[in-house]
Amino acid sequence: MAKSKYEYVKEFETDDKMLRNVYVLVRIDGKGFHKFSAAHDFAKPNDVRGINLMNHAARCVMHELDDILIAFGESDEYSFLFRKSTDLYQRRESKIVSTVVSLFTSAYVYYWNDYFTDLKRPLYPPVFDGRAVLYPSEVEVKDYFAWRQADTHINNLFNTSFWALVEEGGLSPKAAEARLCGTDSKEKNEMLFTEFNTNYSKLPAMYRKGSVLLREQIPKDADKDAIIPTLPETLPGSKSAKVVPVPEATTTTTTKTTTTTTTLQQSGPD
Ligand code: DGT
Ligand code: MG
Ligand code: MG
Ligand code: MG
Repeated sequence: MAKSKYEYVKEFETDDKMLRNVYVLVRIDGKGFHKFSAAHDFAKPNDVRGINLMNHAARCVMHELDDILIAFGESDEYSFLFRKSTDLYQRRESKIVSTVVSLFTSAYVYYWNDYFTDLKRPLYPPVFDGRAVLYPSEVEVKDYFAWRQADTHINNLFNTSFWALVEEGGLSPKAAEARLCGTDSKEKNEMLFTEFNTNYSKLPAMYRKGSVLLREQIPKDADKDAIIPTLPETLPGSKSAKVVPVPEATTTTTTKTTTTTTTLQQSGPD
């Protein structure tokens, strides 16, 4: 078939295929969730409905994209690790990132009312941005997840202390911030325990450590219904300080995802 005279415009498209044989990591993050969480009256510092909805949206992404091995979520962000050998969209960055962001966002809205049962839909459309980062080996991949989980820990301990001072201690946000300025994690733990009767280490692991979605191989002859599991309301915590292995999956046919909370680092950040 003859080409139209307009076809040349295709040549303006850039090739954004990502380097082969390295891990592709896609991180999405809510745009302006400071405002979004306030507008929807999210519990402070953690709203279990919001976290479970984020986990559900991430699970949808993993169901759709077989090459994602593991995902980690905290606050308004989620990270998805693709296997090194993925050939999804011939590794074109914009196709991969935009698909992850789009699917995550639509699932977040689609399943909203399953979690925020008293509000039919969000007050305005939530927005997520996305980026891809390439990591050459498991060392950087493990350090990446340890970095995100250290962030979870630092932010959650600060936010838990901050809101205890404001909501229970009656301090103004400014005074609470001044009170926490320069304190290390030991001092925050101590303050929560002595002044607010809160044992930080006993708070739900999902708040302190974030959520991990793992793809598990299931036997070929397993009940087909088991392939699409329902998301548990409360996520199991893990006390063991194991580093999650980053497997290079060999088959992608029959898999399921499980949600868990685990430690992705050897030691705390402080
Ligand atoms: P950005 O990402 O530059 O567009 O700006 P934000 O506002 O999304 O900021 P970011 O991503 O650094 O921080 C996430 C915000 O979302 C932060 O203000 C806390 C809020 N947030 C996330 N999860 C919860 C929650 O469960 N409860 C409450 N109260 N706030 C939450
Ligand atoms: Mg951001
Ligand atoms: Mg954000
Ligand atoms: Mg964020």
